[in-house]
Amino acid sequence: SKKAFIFDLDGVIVDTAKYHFLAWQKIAQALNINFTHEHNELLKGVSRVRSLDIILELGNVQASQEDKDKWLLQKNEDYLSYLVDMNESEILPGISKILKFLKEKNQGIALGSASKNARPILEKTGIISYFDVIVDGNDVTNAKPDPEVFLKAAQLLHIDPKNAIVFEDSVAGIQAANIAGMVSIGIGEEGILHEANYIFKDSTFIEESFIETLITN
Ligand code: B16
Ligand code: MG
Repeated sequence: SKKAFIFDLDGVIVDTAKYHFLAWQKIAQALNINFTHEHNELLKGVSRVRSLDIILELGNVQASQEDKDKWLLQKNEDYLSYLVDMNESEILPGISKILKFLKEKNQGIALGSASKNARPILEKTGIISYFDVIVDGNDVTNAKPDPEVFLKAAQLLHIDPKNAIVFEDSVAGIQAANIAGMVSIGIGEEGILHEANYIFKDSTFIEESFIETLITN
């Protein structure tokens, strides 16, 4: 039967977390806030606005809305500068093969991301045509772990949430998929993503026979 396969972007399809980190680090440095790779884990799957608040909380910094808006703009301009040269080589291992397989099997394919820069990233990496539906940070009001982004994607595909499968690298995203009543597949560390129905260290470990069972069950 036809299922909805919903993919997170950052951390599942591409490794843009490293660019988010570089851009946030510049903002943090300017404010004398210590911002490490461990801190960056807290920002995965989290919206841009909420990410800035988390960084300011780390440094105990109070700021006006005007200043925050300025830093949000600076962060995004800097982040976009890292994406200029992005191409298909930045697609994470295993993903292209899965997308091709799902297309051959006539399955619904959606993006469910918190990012407002999702479309240009899918265009630059040359995989946008695989996606029947794109739901990103421009389309939702409630951030993960709220299930809004995934429910919207399934709805646009006209597929019941219980027939949807979500690929996620963040804890908040796995929780969102579980709350939505979808099958959750964690891509990353077992210790971090233990709430997921299935966990794979990276997408190269996802076999076609496994996807086949997701389609038929
Ligand atoms: P932007 P995802 C999320 O994307 C990232 O994980 C998160 O680190 C980022 O802050 C958020 O997108 C917003 O991104 O600034 O481009 O709107 O993992 O949900 O695909
Ligand atoms: Mg992610």
